[in-house]
Amino acid sequence: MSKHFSGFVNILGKPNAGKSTLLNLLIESKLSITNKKAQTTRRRILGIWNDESHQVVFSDTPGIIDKPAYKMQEKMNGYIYQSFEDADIILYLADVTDPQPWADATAELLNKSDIPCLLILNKKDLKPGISLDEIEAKLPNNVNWTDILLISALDLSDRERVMARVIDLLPEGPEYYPKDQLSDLNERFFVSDIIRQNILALYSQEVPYSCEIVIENYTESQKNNLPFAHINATIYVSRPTQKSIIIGKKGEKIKQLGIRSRQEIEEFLGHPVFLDLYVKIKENWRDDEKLLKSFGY
Ligand SMILES: Nc1nc2c(ncn2[C@@H]2O[C@H](COP(=O)(O)OP(=O)(O)OP(=O)(O)O)[C@@H](O)[C@H]2O)c(=O)[nH]1
Ligand SMILES: [Mg+2]
Repeated sequence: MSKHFSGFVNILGKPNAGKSTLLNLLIESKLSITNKKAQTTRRRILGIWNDESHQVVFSDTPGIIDKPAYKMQEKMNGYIYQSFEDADIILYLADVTDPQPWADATAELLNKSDIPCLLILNKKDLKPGISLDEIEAKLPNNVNWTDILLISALDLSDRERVMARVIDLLPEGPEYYPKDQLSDLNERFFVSDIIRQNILALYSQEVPYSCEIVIENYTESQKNNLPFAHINATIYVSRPTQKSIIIGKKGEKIKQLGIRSRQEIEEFLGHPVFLDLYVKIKENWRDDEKLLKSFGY
């Protein structure tokens, strides 16, 4: 039998460095939501890439927060420490436009780790003519990088360079997941993340950070001989004022949110859905251990 190579490749870096954009580029799919606001990703998201003799299990992580202000952010950081332990390869992403492209919390971990680590300098399109030396000067000097690549995660032509290095470093190993599986997360998760992405796009400032989406009901059926899903989602917010912002004047805003989300969910699932959105207040859910647990953190 011919050899098979596989491994867990964890993408780490500060909030907004472009980790989710890079994951989507590498697996050629819009799996992980991206946004110009920091702290978009809240959980680990696996994205799996296969060919006949390779399986790469990429893991997108929340941005590293040096000083967590909420329990939720501590949980988010927890996913990062965990991803140091189970990685075969680390992709450390640094934004070349960030005056401080480095999170202190990870410097020591990387320094101690013997996992191969590629430093990926991202958003090169925003700094034409930038040199590697200039950026390296801002990074800790005691990490033993396996390689350094300067890329733009929005540029498909940079995909091959990163993939080639990852495949070079993959150890021999089994198929951890069936070859046709794209992620470890289910449709409910992606539906709730599509709604969250639209909240990030439609509402400003603090509001999106105060929202958590829970899919209360997801019933699959048939309508006119086609698959159909009935979905009820609750948007939890932490204050009454946030509830009225989400709903908007005469319900206009939540209606817009519902329409946009439904269209994207239908595109993602490939069939029509009925989407019902409901808003509930749970004071300070971001600091409530029990609630965070029930939300799956
Ligand atoms: N110009 C440019 N923008 C980029 C590039 N890569 C990512 N972005 C943008 O940077 C913003 C943040 O990207 P994300 O992929 O959401 O960043 P992230 O690291 O996953 O962020 P968190 O989940 O919040 O930690 C988005 O608006 C992306 O479109 C790039 O190479 N060039
Ligand atoms: Mg992200």
